[in-house]
Amino acid sequence: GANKDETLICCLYSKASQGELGWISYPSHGWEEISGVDEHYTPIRTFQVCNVMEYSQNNWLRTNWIPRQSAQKIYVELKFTLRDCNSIPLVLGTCKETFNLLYLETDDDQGSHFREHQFSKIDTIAADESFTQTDLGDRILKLNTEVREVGPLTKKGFYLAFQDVGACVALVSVRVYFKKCPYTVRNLATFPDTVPMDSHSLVEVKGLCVNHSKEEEPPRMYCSTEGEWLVPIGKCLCNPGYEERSNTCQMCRAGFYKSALGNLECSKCPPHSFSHHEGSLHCGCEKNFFRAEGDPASMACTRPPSAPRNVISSINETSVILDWSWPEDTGGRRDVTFTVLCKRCRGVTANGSNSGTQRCEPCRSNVRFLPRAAGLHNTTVTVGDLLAHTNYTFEIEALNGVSALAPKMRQYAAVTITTNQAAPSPVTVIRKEKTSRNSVSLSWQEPERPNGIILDYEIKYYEKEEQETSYTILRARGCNVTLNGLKSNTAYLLQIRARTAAGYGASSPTFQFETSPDSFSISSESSQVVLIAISAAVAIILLTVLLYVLIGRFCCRSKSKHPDEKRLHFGNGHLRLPGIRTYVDPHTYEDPSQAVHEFAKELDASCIAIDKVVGAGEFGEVCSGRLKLPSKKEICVAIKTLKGGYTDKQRRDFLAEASIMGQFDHPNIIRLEGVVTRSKPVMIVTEYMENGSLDSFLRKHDAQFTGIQLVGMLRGIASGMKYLSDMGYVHRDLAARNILVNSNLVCKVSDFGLSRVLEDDPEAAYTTRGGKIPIRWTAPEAIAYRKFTSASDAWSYGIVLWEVMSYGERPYWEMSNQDVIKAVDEGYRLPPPMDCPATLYQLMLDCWQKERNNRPKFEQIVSILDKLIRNPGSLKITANTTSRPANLLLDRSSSEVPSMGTMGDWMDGMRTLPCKEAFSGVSYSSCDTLAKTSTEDLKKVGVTIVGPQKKIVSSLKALDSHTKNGPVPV
Ligand code: ACK
Repeated sequence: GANKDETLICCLYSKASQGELGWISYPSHGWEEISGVDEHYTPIRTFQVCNVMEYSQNNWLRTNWIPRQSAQKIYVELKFTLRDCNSIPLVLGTCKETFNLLYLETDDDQGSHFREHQFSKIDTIAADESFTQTDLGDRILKLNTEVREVGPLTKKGFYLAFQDVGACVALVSVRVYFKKCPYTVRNLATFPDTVPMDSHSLVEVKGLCVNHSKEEEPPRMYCSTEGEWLVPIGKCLCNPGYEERSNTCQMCRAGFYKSALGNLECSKCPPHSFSHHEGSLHCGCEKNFFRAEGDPASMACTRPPSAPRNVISSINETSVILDWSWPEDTGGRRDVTFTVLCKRCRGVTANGSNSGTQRCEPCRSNVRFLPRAAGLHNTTVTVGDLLAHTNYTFEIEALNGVSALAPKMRQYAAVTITTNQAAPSPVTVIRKEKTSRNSVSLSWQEPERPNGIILDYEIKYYEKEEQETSYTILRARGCNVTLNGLKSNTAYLLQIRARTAAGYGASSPTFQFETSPDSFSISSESSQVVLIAISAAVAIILLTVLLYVLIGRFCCRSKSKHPDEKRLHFGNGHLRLPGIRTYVDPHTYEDPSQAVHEFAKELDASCIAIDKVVGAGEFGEVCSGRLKLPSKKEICVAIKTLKGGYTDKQRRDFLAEASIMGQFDHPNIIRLEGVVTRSKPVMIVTEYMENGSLDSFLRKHDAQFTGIQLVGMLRGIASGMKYLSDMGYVHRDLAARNILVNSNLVCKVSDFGLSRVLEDDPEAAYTTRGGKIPIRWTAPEAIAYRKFTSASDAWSYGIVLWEVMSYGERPYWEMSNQDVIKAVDEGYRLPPPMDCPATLYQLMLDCWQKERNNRPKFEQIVSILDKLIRNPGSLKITANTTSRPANLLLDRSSSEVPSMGTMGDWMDGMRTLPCKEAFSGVSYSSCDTLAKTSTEDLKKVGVTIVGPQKKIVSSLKALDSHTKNGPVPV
């Protein structure tokens, strides 16, 4: 039979050719049509000729007319046997061993009409083999197969002819066919049967996409002259809902889906979805499960989350921190957020139980949520600016991408709280009603949030020129006041703050007014009186000036005033006091070794005995040892060494610390004993601090000190820092790790490596050489533009304060430096450490004021801490919040920690209140009990240093006598 890619168009072949074929044989004794059997004894029909005995043979056999069909080139396959002449005895000379194959093209069948010369020869056909040997040794005729191509053909049909010239041939089979590229499906495109071209060029064929598919790129193939398909290009893709199965696109089965065009298989429906029909593009969600817009078809159907769990509230005056746990069921989604709804409720008892019906209304719009009320990613929120003594219910709902689709399935957790008492918010609106030369009438509006009944208002005013160095305070019950006795034609500044049972609120913004100028158009009757008054005033002024000069002289001579006292005003600027030594930057020396010898004593190495290594410093080891100077007692010392192989610069930087340290002399600054520079190793020798650095010391003794002990340490650090800032020295690296502790728990500031002088030139802060900045300890302005000042040291002091109160916890825990910078910049501040007294936390917050001029001066810090030491009871009021991870950093702006807005307010509050109030709300510690505090009591609370003890007790006595007689002195 024909091969797949061959189309048979003729003629004589085995079983198919039964009966007479009707071929023409000429002359008649030439080719004969004979029936026989093949090697399998199947009957066959053959044409034979074998006139080998006679000369000049020319026998023709012509086929019937063969229509060409679409073929341009045809193939003729002949099967024949041909006896070789040697096998036939006595025929030598006439016998031939070939025959000719010829053809003739015509447009129509010419019947029996036959002319030899019209035929063209295709080839002379010879046998490859004539006989084969059988196993039995017989020689049998071998069947030869020869194929010849004919073309290009142009007419409608043709004849073939076989010319014998004297051979012994039997034609067993003649197959005439042409080749074609058969119908095929490639890349989901069908290609039809294609007949190749006769020439050597290929036929380009376009394919058609199978049913339920689409062209991705037009499918094409080439049909070669040999009938082979070549180079498939482009393809078709099964439509959505269909997948490729054996060259066709078939519908997805039920339970499967395919949402996109492509030759992917159909996918099984994802969890909680189904497809009942064949050919599904996607699967529908089961009941109570949903798909959010934008969810891919491959995603499981999901549902709204369950309610948040374990809601905890911690109330701080009029703000509350809400904390909760993730819902048990997130509904199968990751996009869970939380929303907090605030309701103000009446008819609810403080413990949250219902006392009858509860009436709730949405909270006022000025309630503040931090970071926000909706779309929370963390499980906590701080709600501020609530009303004092008010019941609130918070509904906390977990939401995910499908919550909006299932409003009925949404659940929330509710918590009911009652806010505490809080100081009033500041007065914001002040109006000038009437002005004259010596008086002014003012009115103002009650604060937006009084948080209770306003007892009175405090009005503080001063001449603008005098910069708060002296001021007057008045109290008013209502919202107006008239200030008398003012100077004419003078600018005044004024601040008002309200007071409730909860204490003073923050001060109003500063309000400025001017009194009227003197007028000289005085009426004649009063002119005399005025004249007398003016003369009297001039006389008084002259007298005052005289008195001033006299008193001034006396004071200078007697030096009765401590220089520090002059600074007890409440201005903001840094005042350099005349007469106080200032610090000299060793870097300003041309020859730095000169600086070392100016400020540090050169020691002989033989006076130093090194005992052991206690740590590693920046430049080499830190050792402990002993120093024995001639005619002095041996003392324990710490020895910093400069390791070998140092560069000149390293030696200079190493010794710079000694040059700096050598300029200081204060009980809370590490004392320099001297340096060794003339022999090696180069050493810096300082006093020995038995308990090492403060941070590790605190970690080692977690929760082992009393509040008073901690405050005592902090007081020492502040005092050392006050000394440094008075010297004009900015430390830049104040941190617990740079504080050393001795056996008496005395803390001393050390590490003067990073430090640089603060020059008068404001640009000086910018032009420091590069270097690492300890981000967590450094004020924002110092990080941002290297503005290092004593105010930035105060910020660092706040961090040290936090480190101390949390026993060496790492500030901002594991937050990255970048996150710390960002959080601080956005107003977040560290939360109070566990059991931290509220006053100390307030002090921290004051140190962390963004505006550096609002931070307390070290002098003020020392005095605050002194007051606390005098009044240990006040340490019992804690700041409520425990140490928490980073997301609970407090935002200064929303958490109204204690009510004082700035350090100034805080100080004012301390200064002007009677004793009981001075210690901010200490309800149980009356002034009487304070005065009875004896040295023994102080020992009990941990003040063990003899000097300060005496001072504290005497201060308390002084305090007591003032309490009995009136207000506390400033
Ligand atoms: O925490 P420490 O034991 O105390 O480990 C460090 C280490 O050297 C590297 O600075 C210790 N150290 C530094 N200066 C002194 C000193 N004057 N007295 C005692 N130990 C010191 C510090």
